Amino acid sequence: FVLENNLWFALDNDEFYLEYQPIIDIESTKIVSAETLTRWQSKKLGLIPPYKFIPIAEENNLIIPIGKWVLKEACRQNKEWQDMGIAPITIAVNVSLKQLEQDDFVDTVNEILEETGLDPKYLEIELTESIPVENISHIINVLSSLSGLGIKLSIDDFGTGYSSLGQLKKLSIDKLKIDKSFVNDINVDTDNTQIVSTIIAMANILKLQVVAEGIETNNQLSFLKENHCDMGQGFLFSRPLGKDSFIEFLKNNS
Ligand code: G
Ligand code: G
Ligand code: MN
Ligand code: NA
Repeated sequence: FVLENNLWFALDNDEFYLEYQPIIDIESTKIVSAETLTRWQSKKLGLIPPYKFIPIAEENNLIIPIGKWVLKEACRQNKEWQDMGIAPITIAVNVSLKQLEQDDFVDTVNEILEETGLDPKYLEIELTESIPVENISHIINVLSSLSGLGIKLSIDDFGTGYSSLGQLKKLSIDKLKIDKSFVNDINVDTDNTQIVSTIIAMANILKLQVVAEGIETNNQLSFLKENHCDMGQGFLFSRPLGKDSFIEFLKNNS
């Protein structure tokens, strides 16, 4: 309850900030994108990791205003980098199902793009894999509208949930992010190594882009390169960075 009580005031007290983890084009080794990761620096409780506060925010619907702030701040920040003359990148934002289920979600995103002036093609929305069947038709409409705005859509933690190939086509998805548990097992566990190469091959057939998450070793990177994985993210390239360190990374890797 202590966490929840403090979470109610966190937004008004400016206690959230964003970190950005670089996503690299495996062929060119240049940065092409970054994933936004929200941090809560509570004045009372210290730094609280997202796995602790996101589930609470989802339960009490605080994820709606928090998620809106995150989207706006990410778009504003990306536009600011572009205005500095740095080669443009896509900014990827994690969005909860709770947010997608709001009737005004598409309008909210559209307003944010207009207010910040960010070209929609530089915004990507990351969804975790499991979409409940109850509201699948509403979600299909929302994703198709977002895609119509020119925003990119990706499935996060791919391989851990249970979306079917047919569903991926219906959901206007542009990109799959292979879960780090599989990437971690490359050349260690035979089954998981084959799952990685199979997901990449499948993504290529479906004309989806594919990102490997959680790359930590050059050995993993070589395997991914040989198997034609498009992009990579992980501690081998960079941890999530605060905005000053991130600008340095951008300048050195674009
Ligand atoms: O470093 P890491 O601990 O940053 O992130 C842990 C988890 O928290 C990730 O699975 C990520 O998807 C989730 N997460 C981080 N920021 C956000 C956010 O702004 N919204 C949502 N819904 N999830 C987030
Ligand atoms: O949204 P998602 O669950 O994909 O969030 C990414 C999470 O993965 C964040 O918590 C981030 O800090 C973490 N992460 C990013 N790169 C690596 C990595 O190379 N190794 C490990 N163990 N975690 C990573
Ligand atoms: Mn993510
Ligand atoms: Na993930």
